[in-house]
Amino acid sequence: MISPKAFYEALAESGVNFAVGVPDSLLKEFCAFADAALPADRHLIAANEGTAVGIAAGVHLATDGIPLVYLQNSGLGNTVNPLLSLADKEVYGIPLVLLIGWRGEPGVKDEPQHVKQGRVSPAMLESMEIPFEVLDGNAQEADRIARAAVEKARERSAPVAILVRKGAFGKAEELRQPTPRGDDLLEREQAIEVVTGTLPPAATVVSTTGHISRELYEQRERASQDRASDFLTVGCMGHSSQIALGIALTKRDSPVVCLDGDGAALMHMGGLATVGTSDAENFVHVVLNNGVHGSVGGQPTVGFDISLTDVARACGYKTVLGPVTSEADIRNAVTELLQAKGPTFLEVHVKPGARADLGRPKETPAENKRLFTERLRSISS
Ligand SMILES: Cc1ncc(C[n+]2csc(CCOP(=O)(O)OP(=O)(O)O)c2C)c(N)n1
Repeated sequence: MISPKAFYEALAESGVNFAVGVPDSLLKEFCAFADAALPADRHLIAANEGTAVGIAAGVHLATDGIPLVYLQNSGLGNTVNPLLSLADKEVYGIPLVLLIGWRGEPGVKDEPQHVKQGRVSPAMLESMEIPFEVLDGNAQEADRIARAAVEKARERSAPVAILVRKGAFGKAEELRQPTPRGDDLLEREQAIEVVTGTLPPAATVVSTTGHISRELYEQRERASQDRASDFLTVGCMGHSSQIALGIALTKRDSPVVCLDGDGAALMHMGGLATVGTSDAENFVHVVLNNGVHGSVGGQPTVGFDISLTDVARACGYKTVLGPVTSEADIRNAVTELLQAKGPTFLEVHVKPGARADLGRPKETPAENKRLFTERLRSISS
């Protein structure tokens, strides 16, 4: 397995002077190392992969250094526009190295949302004319690949990529001490239980990517509640509030609730303005803010450094409550929001972390969609 430290050192010796990205489960150890070992003026966690390319471009313009952009291949789509219309050789020619976690690599078992993305990732890079190499656990090869990537980016004055196989990185040598927070906060599962327990059966729920959807799924099972009311957004991080908005605008007689994460809300924060200024009176947005990208390793978000509640207020949500932390406050707030004229917003501060034995939905996304749409299309508009 590759040492994250040795790998970064090979990149840095070749000219990488800044790392920016969105955390990924396959790059978890590399991300943990970057977060712990690189100073704040050399490393940043970006809101989304496209903005990471923008930041990298700025760093290159100012320093002539070659930035590293790390991401999961799910986020490749977010980078396409800045890669092709900013960094490409035929536009500004920005050299950078993309370090991409290869979920869904053909032949490696993975979740449905990663299978197609994994299959087409090499072809996506090829069609963008971005040269790439594949990194596995071979340490010597890793050293060569790191140095060659930086060299090639410089020579071409354009992006190059490294696709990282599952299990390539060994344990991070340095770890950041977790921010001491959370002892007085609820486990997120408890918060989800209170929210779902307060909603009427007529409510439709759209939940975000990662652990939140998995916890909602298990909660429904535990409480023997109808799962057909939930749309589990297994992929497309950051879009669940927009999916919920589309539903709320066309099914106006019953509440539509988005169960969001802080990382996801931040990833496409512009969507909050679209929701807040809409006339979706039945829209309830609940952000379960744990201050981290819990689903991919717990790397920090800026969720606790800013006020999502103030953002929602400024974006035009009609009633905004929170941040709340206790079961009673969550229950009262959800009850109040269901009665208020929306769009409405609630921020709940919850503990980072999830159960180690958290399961995954048994149904495929197609089955989830079928059950969900059968119910939704039968209810009045
Ligand atoms: C576009 C995109 N980038 C990255 C990922 C990988 N990913 C899945 S869940 C997640 C973290 C989500 O953070 P948050 O919304 O705060 O929820 P939490 O994980 O803390 O439950 C990330 C980065 C993804 N699925 N899609």
